[in-house]
Amino acid sequence: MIDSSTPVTLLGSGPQGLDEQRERAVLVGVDRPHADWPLEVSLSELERLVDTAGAKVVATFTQRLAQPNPRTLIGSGKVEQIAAEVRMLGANVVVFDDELSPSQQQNLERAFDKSVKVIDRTALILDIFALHATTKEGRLQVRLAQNQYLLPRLRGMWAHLASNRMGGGVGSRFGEGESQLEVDRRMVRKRITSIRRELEHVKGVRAVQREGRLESGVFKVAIAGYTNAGKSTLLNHLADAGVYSDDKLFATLDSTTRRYVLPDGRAVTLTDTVGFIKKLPTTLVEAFRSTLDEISGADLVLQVVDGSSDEMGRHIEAVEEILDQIGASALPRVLVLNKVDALGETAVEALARRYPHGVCISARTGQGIAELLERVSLAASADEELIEVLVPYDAGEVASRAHRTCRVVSERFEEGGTRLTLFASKEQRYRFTPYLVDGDASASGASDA
Ligand SMILES: Nc1nc2c(ncn2[C@@H]2O[C@H](COP(=O)(O)OP(=O)(O)OP(=O)(O)O)[C@@H](O)[C@H]2O)c(=O)[nH]1
Ligand SMILES: [Mg+2]
Repeated sequence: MIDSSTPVTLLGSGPQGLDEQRERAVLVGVDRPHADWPLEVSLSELERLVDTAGAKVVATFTQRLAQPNPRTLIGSGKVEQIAAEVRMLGANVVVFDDELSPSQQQNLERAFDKSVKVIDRTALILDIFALHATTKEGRLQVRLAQNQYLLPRLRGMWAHLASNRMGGGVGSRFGEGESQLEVDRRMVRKRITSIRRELEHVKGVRAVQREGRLESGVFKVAIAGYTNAGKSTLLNHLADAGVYSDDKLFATLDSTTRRYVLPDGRAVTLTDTVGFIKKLPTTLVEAFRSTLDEISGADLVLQVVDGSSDEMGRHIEAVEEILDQIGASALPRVLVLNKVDALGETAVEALARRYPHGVCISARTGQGIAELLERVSLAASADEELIEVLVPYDAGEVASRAHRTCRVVSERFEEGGTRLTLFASKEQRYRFTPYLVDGDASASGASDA
């Protein structure tokens, strides 16, 4: 019996397989006028994705097209040519860089030998997510995305998966007159509903655990950015979080949160989040909603960029698009230009000139981290006000919370309790309301407290 939360993968076992066992992939890209990414850049990213998924690229085909062919995306002559090459090369998967409509995919599948899988960038990314998801929530999210992707494509490539997952013999269990396809669709819809339900449950449990573990009202910093930018390395450097980090795409999918005390004494939380990529499948964005909420619910977003990559500008644009999509574009943001240790001095200077608002850092060597932390402090202090509270001794928890979560300027033990002068955010001020001393601290002269 397979665990219902385990996602199915299309491309076998991942990169750990022996070279000769790896599936052989052929890439297909369409060269369009006015595309925002040059084709070769997009294809080299696709090749990295294929490699991460555990297959090996044996050939790449491109076609220049003003308009995509509605039936097969590329021209029918090109399809025939590729089909012949695929046979000759013994390739078993054809990966299209562009998204294929369900009918295009079906037509293409017919054009290739039966044993050849036809997939697009979206399916490939889903596959990598399936390989890398480690937590139950992550796996459920991937399964949800896979099934949503599968639903309009049931006739095509994942039909065999659909029937396998349903325990085989699907048709035999249903009355006559109902087509196999309708049955399959109904089953997939049912499965989507049940995964959603399970996800809600897991999410609820996680929220309760988090509530117990981390202080609410603490300034929340989300580390977001393109895949492979160095987000996990940054969290590990700062908080010794032990998050898996590797030179591959989508190394970490699950978010990790750590409490962190800034050099100014202020406690914040830092959260590493799932990486972005150009054309991040919308099914994944929807399915990873709860993970992505870590970003949209943050007080500050550190947008980490691989400053040593030639594609940095495009990565920034792609990330901004997704931040917009998830409703996080209006949040305060710091552009973090990472991996400057891999650049020469003049290149770092040029980078700083190109992005004057950014902070140049190396999550590997620690260079620039102090400045980054100052920027975080500055953002955290933006909505803070100096207040004065008098906490009775029998409410000791409130005083210790003040020390844990706020920047305390002074503390005096008086007859009526502990008198504290502290910087508190709006949310924290609300929680201290019962203990507020009349007037605000700045007016009553905090410095002589
Ligand atoms: N030279 C250099 N390499 C770095 C730096 N930061 C991260 N890396 C490397 O970049 C690769 C990706 O780093 P990760 O921290 O896994 O990146 P990520 O943003 O978490 O990536 P995903 O989880 O895949 O989205 C790893 O091989 C890191 O060792 C840095 O400051 N300098
Ligand atoms: Mg990571």
